[in-house]
Formats: sequence, C-alpha cells, structure tokens
Amino acid sequence: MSELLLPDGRKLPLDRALIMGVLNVTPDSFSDGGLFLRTEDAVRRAEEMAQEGADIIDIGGESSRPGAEPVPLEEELRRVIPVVREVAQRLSVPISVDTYKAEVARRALEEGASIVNDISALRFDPDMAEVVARRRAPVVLMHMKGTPRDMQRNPYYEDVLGEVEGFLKERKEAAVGMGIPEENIILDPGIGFGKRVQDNLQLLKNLDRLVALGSPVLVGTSRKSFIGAVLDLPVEERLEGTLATLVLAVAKGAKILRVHDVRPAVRVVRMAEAVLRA
Ligand code: HH2
Repeated sequence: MSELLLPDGRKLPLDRALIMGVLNVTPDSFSDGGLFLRTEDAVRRAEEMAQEGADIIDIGGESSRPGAEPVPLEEELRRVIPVVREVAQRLSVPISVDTYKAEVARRALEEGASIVNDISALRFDPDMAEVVARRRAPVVLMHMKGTPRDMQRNPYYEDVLGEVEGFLKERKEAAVGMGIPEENIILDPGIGFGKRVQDNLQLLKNLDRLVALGSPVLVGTSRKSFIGAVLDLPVEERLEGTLATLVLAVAKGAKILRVHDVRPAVRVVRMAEAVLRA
C-alpha cells in the first residue's frame, strides 16, 4: 500500500512516514489540556504545526488519558466542529478527527475532515462503520484494552504482541465486512491504552509484526507515561524519549507518527529515513 486516498480525491503518499500533529481541543488532555480550547487558539496551533511540516492535523475533543470521563456528544461537537471548519477552510493540510462517536465523525467529515481516528476501532458506536464507509474515509483502528476510564486498572497480557496482533486482524476483517475498503484501513497498537510499561516497549520493539498485517501502521507514543517511567521524567520533559521511539518506529516500518512536537519529529524522522534508505 503506497498511498491513502482521501474522500476529496487527494492522495497522501506513504513512501515516507507521515507526521500527524496532535490538536486537543479539551480542558483535560494529559499534556496539552486547556491550551487550545478557544477556536482561535486551536486554529493558530494548527497553522503552526502545518508550517512545521505536519502532514495531517488530528483534532480531538475528548481526552482519552487513563481515568478520563466520557464527554457528552453536544459538548464534543461544540469543541471540535468549529475548529475542523476553520482549519479546513484556512489550511490545505488534511485533517483527521479523533473521535469514537459516529455523529462527531460525520459532522467533521462534512466540514472538511478527511480521516477518522477511532481509538475504539469501530466498537463503541454501532453507526461509526457506516459513516466511514459511506464517505470512503481512511480510518485508524486502534487497540485498547477496556475503556479510557478503566484501561490502566491492572492491565495484564500473557502475550501482548499476539493479543494486539489478533485484535487488529479481527477489527480489520470486521471493518472490511462493514463495507470499508481494505486500502482505507490504518492500524495502531494503542500505546498506553491498557498497557504496562513493558507491554508498550514490547509493542514498539516488535512493531514489524503489526506492519506485516499489510496495512499502514500509526504509532502514538508522544509524551506518554511509559517514557516518563523509563526516564523518570515529567510530561513536559519527554521530548527526547519521544524522538527515540519515533526513530525506532520508523525503522520497524511505521507510516504515521502522532506527535505533539511536530518540528523536532519531522527533522528526526527525515534524518532516520535518509539513513534507512542509504
Ligand atoms: N493517543 C492519544 C489520543 N488519541 N489516537 C491514536 N490513533 N493513537 C494514539 O496513540 C492516541 C490517539 C492520547 O494522547 P493525547 O491526545 O495527547 O492525550 P489525551 O487523550 O489526554 O487528549
């Protein structure tokens, strides 16, 4: 698979890894909560990330940090839709919408979003698959054990790699069964979603096994707590740890990297790819 076809006919080539910039329009995200709640601040941040080289802007209105409470539909729409609308009007960078709610995805796609990033892999809202299929939008299917509220309560795996691999395979088949073309599917191990530190490290080390499932793989390690655990550093000091994971993810074949710090990610990934191609 060498490109993603967006609903408006544009193509996103996957011959190099894409940098997906995170834009959380939330009061409570674990690293940037409250910074971009006002539409104008969010749009400014999107512009900045586009200038820094983001290939995709991922806009989300509900934190999925461990213990987070679900956000009501109306509130999520109120946060996300004006930002999607403005960013789509002002910038040409493709937008993904980080939501598991079909109605948020549907409205965002209407307003110019191109990709649906569903951390539940189409499991939390029975209408999501149809929304994605009808718009022919690429969709991210992510592994998560439990829900954000309970996922970090004693997560346990006999074989984390086998379990995540089996889950992603099953969700991909389910998505295809619900009318989503296989070439629109992106898979994600769900770093930090119901996983212990060792589980996250194992998944990254063996990412090539997930790449072998044949779909583009997205990885979201940015500033996450397993980096804090390894380096004993707070969330605002996890950039270098994040960058290390990006290099390794690219070396293992990841095609989309979801990050808060776009500029350093772009540089590090371009450099790593130059070496990998030499
Ligand atoms: N991680 C987060 C949110 N969405 N989506 C995908 N596909 N993969 C991820 O790893 C992923 C994701 C969590 O990070 P962040 O958005 O920074 O925090 P919060 O959930 O607190 O808003």
